Amino acid sequence: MVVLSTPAMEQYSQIRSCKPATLFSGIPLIDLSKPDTKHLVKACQEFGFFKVINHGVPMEFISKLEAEAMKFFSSPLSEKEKAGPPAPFGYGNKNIGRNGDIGWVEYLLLTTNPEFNSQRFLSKFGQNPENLRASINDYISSVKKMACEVLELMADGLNIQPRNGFSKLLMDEQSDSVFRLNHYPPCPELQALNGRNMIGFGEHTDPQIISVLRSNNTSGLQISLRDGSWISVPPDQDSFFINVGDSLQVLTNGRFQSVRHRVLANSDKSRLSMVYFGGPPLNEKISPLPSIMKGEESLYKEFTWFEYKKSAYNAKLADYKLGHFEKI
Ligand code: GA4
Repeated sequence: MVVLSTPAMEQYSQIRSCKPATLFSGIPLIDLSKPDTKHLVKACQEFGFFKVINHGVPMEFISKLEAEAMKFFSSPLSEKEKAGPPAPFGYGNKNIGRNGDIGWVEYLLLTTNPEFNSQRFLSKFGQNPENLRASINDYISSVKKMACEVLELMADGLNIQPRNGFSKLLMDEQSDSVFRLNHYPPCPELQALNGRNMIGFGEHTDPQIISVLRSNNTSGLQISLRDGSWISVPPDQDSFFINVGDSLQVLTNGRFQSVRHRVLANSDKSRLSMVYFGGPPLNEKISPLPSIMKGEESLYKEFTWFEYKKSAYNAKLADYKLGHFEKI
C-alpha cells in the first residue's frame, strides 16, 4: 500500500505495485463441439482455469444482458443505490463482502432463483426492471446448462460414475448458486500512479463448485499460476472462462485445484463481467465423490456447503479459506 498523491483518491487504499504481467497465450482451450476430456482434466489440475469456445450460449442472450447491465450501471448513483445494499443480494459499490474488502468496482449480486429475482429484488429497481430481469433469467438458464455439460465432461475425464456426480448439485432445485454483474469503471487517475495498479477485485478463490465468467473486451482479469506468479488473461468477449472453485477441489479430493484470481482496473476502458457461481444445496455434504476414492483417505474434514459458505463469508477475500477444513 502506498501514500496517494491524487486528492480524489486519497482515501482509496487499493493501490498496489503489482509486477507487470504479460498477456498469457497459454490458457487451456476447451472446444465444446469436440471436447477433449484429457485436456480438460489437465487444465483443471494445472491451472484450475480454462477457456471454453463453441459453448452454445446464444449471442443474443449475452448482448441483451450486456446492454441491460450497462443501462443499469449508467443510471444515477442514487437510483442504483435503491437496489442496495448487497446483503445478501442487490447493488454494491466498492465494498466487497462484509469484512472490509474494497475494490474499484460496482456490482449487482443476485441469487439464480428466478422467483426471487422477479419479486423481492427487482421491485427495488426504479424504471423498467422487466427487461433486465428477463435477460438475467435467459442468460442464467443457458449458462447453467453449459456449466453442467462442462461438469459432466470433467466427471467423464475422472471416470466418475454416474457422470452427473457434480452437475446434479447445480441441477438440484435447492442449489445455492449466485450470479454477479461487475462493472469496473475506467480509472483515469491510474496514469498518475507511475505504473502502479488499482485493484478492481482483490485476489481470491471462489468458494462454490464452478464459476463461469464472460466479460466484454477489456482486460483486467489475472490468474495465479501454481508457482504464485500472476498472468493476465487476454479478454475474449465471445468465449467463457471457467474457474474451478474450492468445493470442486474438495469433491475431487484435491485432484482439481481452485484458481486464485483478481481483477485490476483499467485506466481508460470500462470492464463489464457476468459471473455465474454454481453451488450445491446448503445442506449438501461436500466431500470427495466415492468413485474417485480408490482406497485413499479424504484430505478434508466433513462439512456441509452451509458450513463452508458461512466460514468463507466471514473471511477476507484473500484468505485461504479451505485451511480450516483440511485434515492435518
Ligand atoms: C467470491 C465469489 C463470489 O463473487 C461471492 C463473493 C462474496 C461476496 O462478494 O459477498 C465474498 C467472496 C465471494 C468470498 C469471501 C467473502 C464472500 C466476499 C468475501 C470477502 C459472491 C462468493 O460467493 O464468495
